[in-house]
Amino acid sequence: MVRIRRLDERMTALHRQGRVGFYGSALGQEAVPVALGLALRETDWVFPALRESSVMLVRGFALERYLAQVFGSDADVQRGRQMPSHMAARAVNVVSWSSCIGTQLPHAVGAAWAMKLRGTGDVAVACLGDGATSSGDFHAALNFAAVAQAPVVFVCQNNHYAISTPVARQTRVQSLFEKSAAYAIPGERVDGNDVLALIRALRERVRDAREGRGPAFLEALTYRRGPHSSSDDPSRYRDEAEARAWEPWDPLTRLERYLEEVHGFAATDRAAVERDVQQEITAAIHAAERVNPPALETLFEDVYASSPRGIPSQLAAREGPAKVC
Ligand SMILES: Cc1ncc(C[n+]2csc(CCOP(=O)(O)OP(=O)(O)O)c2C)c(N)n1
Ligand SMILES: [Mg+2]
Repeated sequence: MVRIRRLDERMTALHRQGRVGFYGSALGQEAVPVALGLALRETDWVFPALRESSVMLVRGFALERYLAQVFGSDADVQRGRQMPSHMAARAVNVVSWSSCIGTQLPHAVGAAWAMKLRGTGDVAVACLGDGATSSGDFHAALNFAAVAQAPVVFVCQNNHYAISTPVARQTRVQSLFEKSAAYAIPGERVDGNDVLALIRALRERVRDAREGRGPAFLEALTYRRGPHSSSDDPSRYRDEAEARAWEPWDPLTRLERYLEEVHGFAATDRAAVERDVQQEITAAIHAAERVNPPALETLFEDVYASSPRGIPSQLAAREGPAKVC
């Protein structure tokens, strides 16, 4: 969680310096990606929403390649084709989310259904925010998941906002997990800032899905303490005292306190974690910034099975040597 927190801080600083075009921070919401990384098995699939991409790091994806996505460099597994902060990699079974809110949910259900038909015993996790529960895809996905009894666990981070819209202005329900009852999917609310509670709840729900008991819905109650993204200014629509009121519930502070009291975690241990994390991030940024963008002539690769008319001539028309794809 410290690693994710510091990474978000450093990327936000790079954005201010003009070295990164866009970034979405998960300040205060670091517990969910870590819990996902620890509660699932390697062969399970994760369909992240806006704030869970860092599950890739917990699953062992190299930080430098993760940053390559932020910079859109040639080292990026998506070769700079995706929007910034939409990290994904087949190597760690993490699917790219789409900017269109909720679209990952039917995809996750379809994948889970395939897992069931093939008998792999794997589970798909479909992540979403509170705002996504008001999208059409949400309802289609939950209904289909229930009918097919697909091994999918929906993990909804209720961070109280969908950009500037507070939860109370987009739905009449008091708790988002109530919505799953309409589809006969068992749901519960968990403290989304308590990583241990999250791991426990996820393990139970994932085990049930794996053992053939169908889908489940977890609402992780948390708070988006930062802006929606680097393009947002929350002071225009909320009182920042509200965000500060969530600081005592910070997931890092709470785990640290637990580790101190129960496992004798000392200030020197904490300092060592901070030092290691900052050194790792600094080295990864320097390495990632040295890699060039993908070559222009690669633009149409991975897009068409066979090149449509007009593309080879467009490529040939650009200055310099062109490679016909
Ligand atoms: C279908 C669709 N409608 C609207 C938007 C604009 N939009 C981008 S992010 C967002 C809010 C998402 O809120 P939530 O699901 O709560 O996730 P959070 O950002 O809080 O993690 C909206 C409305 C969009 N990208 N797609
Ligand atoms: Mg939200």
